[in-house]
Amino acid sequence: MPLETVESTSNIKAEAVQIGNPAHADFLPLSLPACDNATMATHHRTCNLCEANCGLVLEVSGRTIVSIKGDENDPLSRGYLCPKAYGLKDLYEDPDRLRVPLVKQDGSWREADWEEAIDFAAEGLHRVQEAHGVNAVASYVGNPSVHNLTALLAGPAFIRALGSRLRFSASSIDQFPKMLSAYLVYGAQLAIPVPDLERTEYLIVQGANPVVSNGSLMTAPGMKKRIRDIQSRGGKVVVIDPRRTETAKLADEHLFLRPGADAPLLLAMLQVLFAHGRVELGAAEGRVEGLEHVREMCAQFSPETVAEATGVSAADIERIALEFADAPKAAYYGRIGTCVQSYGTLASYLIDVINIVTGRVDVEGGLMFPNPAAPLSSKGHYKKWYSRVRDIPEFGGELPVATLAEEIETPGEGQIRGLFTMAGNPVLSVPNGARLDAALDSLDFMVSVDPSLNETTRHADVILPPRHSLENPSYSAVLLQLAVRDVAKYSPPVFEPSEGSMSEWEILGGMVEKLGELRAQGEETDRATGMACAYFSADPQTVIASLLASGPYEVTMDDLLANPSGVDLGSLKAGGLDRGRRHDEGAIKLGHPEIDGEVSRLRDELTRGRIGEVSFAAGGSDPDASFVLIGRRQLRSNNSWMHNCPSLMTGGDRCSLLMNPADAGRLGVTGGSRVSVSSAVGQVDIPVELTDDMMPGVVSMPHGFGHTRPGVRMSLAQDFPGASMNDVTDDGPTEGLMGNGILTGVPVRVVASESP
Ligand SMILES: Nc1nc2c(c(=O)[nH]1)N[C@H]1C(S)=C(S)[C@@H](COP(=O)(O)OP(=O)(O)OC[C@H]3O[C@@H](n4cnc5c(=O)[nH]c(N)nc54)[C@H](O)[C@@H]3O)O[C@H]1N2
Ligand SMILES: Nc1nc2c(c(=O)[nH]1)N[C@H]1C(S)=C(S)[C@@H](COP(=O)(O)OP(=O)(O)OC[C@H]3O[C@@H](n4cnc5c(=O)[nH]c(N)nc54)[C@H](O)[C@@H]3O)O[C@H]1N2
Ligand code: SF4
Ligand SMILES: [Mo]
Repeated sequence: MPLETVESTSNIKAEAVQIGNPAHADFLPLSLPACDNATMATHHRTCNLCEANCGLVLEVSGRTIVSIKGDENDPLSRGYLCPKAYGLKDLYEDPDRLRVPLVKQDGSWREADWEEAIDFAAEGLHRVQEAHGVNAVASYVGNPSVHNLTALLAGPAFIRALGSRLRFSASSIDQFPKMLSAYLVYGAQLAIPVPDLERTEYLIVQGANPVVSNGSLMTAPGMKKRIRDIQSRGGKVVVIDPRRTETAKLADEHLFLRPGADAPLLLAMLQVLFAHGRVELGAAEGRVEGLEHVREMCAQFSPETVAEATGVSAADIERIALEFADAPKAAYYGRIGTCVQSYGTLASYLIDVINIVTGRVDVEGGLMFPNPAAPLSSKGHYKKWYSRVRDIPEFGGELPVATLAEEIETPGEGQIRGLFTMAGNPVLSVPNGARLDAALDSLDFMVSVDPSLNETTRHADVILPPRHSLENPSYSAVLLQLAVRDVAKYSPPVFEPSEGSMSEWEILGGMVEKLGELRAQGEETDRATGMACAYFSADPQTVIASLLASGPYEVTMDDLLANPSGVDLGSLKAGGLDRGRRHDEGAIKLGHPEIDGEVSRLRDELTRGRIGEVSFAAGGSDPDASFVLIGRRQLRSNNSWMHNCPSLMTGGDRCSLLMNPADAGRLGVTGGSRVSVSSAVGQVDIPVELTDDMMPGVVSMPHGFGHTRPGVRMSLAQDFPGASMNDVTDDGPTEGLMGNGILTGVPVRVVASESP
């Protein structure tokens, strides 16, 4: 299929990064070979900084990245890239990026060689497990591990060998509600269908801002262009969000929704669909169990009954539901705003149900299941056991990270005393981060596999910094399971591994080997580490080759090497309801006691004028200056970890509180002045930015800032530290069904700040 060339839709030109930027050249470590007479080489790569998977063409000279451009031949991104792509060069050259292991001795860091550091790390974890049991060591794996092949493949094997069931990850402050819904409805936690953006004619985006985030659980680079394409084929895009976002501004219609009120809105839309006879199962016909149950469940939620709670008029609710049902091809997409709230699973489930009962699943232009070349499947499980302190159920073998601090703090049998972290910064990313910050200080031992000395890793006893991912091969094994087009792409390393560097695969392989030695008793070897060692004796490329061999196409590693921009496997394909591990016979199950429980909890709350314990009278006319706080992502920021990139930090402090001018007038604050935002758990001080884009009574701040804690080594980030939103979010209340963190709709008090 000939590739269309698509102009870059980013707001910066895809122009070359300046050659040999002198500001950074000074910082290049001396061990790197000089690049003076080196010849230029071209490398094709996938950007691994977010989920969009943009194809890049890198020109490199020796160890210097000379230019970064969008790859027009990439079958998925077709030339698109965003400003963060340039951050790759900054990250590679970052003088603060750790290159050698650090060991903490008497409270200060010293550099150590790999063998010493790995032994020290394994011995420390082993000591805690010997003294207090295997579950006394917990693990936390952060978001970038999904974007880095060697970390992705090594992490689970290491954690299995570690043997502790106390596993945490960024998934429980993110998409777990969508995964739990997929598990209940389709029978597998990764059975998440994606909008068929190439063909849909009616797209609802709820609780997502893909024009800035570049899409999530929907690998779809270049969203601006994709939205315009929907519109130019006569389609419509509707955004439902408490803020008029960058996506909403491109859309045909935007509806303000009160934070956390997704579930009542969706129940009312479902009620409309049943009441107006718009239920038609399409490809799902003959598979759906529990349809009558859903009809009864939503029957009481007429649009009129939820209008006040949602802030959306009854007429709009009815109209949008009917437009969606009547569009020839339609897809309802919900993302993080619908997840990180009290009714996260219920809202995610209701979006799944609306798509199912309008016949949008597994059909072109609706929601489709990608058919990846290297399939990963995971059925998952739920409620096999419960957390010690708060009795929250495991999901997929994990506990929600909102419970990590209490599991460390609370004495008794099963208390966490040791921690392994990789590619995460939970101090800035989990609700009530300040509490976790303090709890980490009390651990007996902590190991971090991370290239930065940040708010979290500063607590470690040893930091094992992996080599930069550009020195490793890449295959985006997870994100290609969620792509809006089936593609396969493998890239060999751009640079030879730096001298004395190790990948996550090698670091964790080394730790497993050492743990095995420590656990062996005479002739008797340890089974768990033995199996892991066998796995680590292969390499990531071999693992990908075997996944490809298990996949539905005859694509080999040789094919991928011969097609450096990627192999196009075509548009999404119907038949997904029969692919992968699902409920028996591909059944779609809509009736679940857990869901019924959430619906009655919601009904009770609504009668009390509350949702998720937040009064829906909050804000607006409330004389008490109370607001609800929501988050936002910014194009030049990536969670907590790209604030040390000079090319992204132009423009200085971006950590501001967006507020509607009417609210500001009521508080007597002006744009640029500082306010204090406080909640049940903490307080931050932050400048205000006034905008009509905010729903009255709602304020928004970005997360991942707050680089003010001592001991952090990120010089540029520390110059523009901002404040951490998660010093205000609360780890007390959590999502109703598996304890996902609540990061939106947080009740706060905002007052003019006393500090200048
Ligand atoms: N208030 C609020 N909080 C939020 C969110 C929100 O919307 N609002 N969003 C949540 C979401 S969706 C997520 S995913 C989480 C993210 O939460 P985390 O995953 O905990 O945090 P990140 O900021 O992504 O952490 C990145 C860490 O990975 C390291 N790193 C980067 N690349 C690599 C690599 O290749 N290998 C290794 N080993 N380490 C690497 C960085 O140095 C940094 O320490 O934050 C969540 N927190
Ligand atoms: N530039 C950039 N890109 C990123 C990231 C980044 O930090 N920076 N992070 C990456 C990560 S880890 C992820 S998970 C994805 C997330 O990608 P998205 O899901 O697109 O995340 P956001 O851009 O935070 O959009 C969430 C939207 O939900 C809205 N919202 C808040 N509360 C509610 C609510 O209660 N109901 C509804 N309906 N809406 C609500 C917010 O106003 C916001 O517009 O982005 C990824 N891409
Ligand atoms: S959209 Fe994401 S994948 Fe694409 S260039 Fe930007 S950060 Fe990289
Ligand atoms: Mo995320």
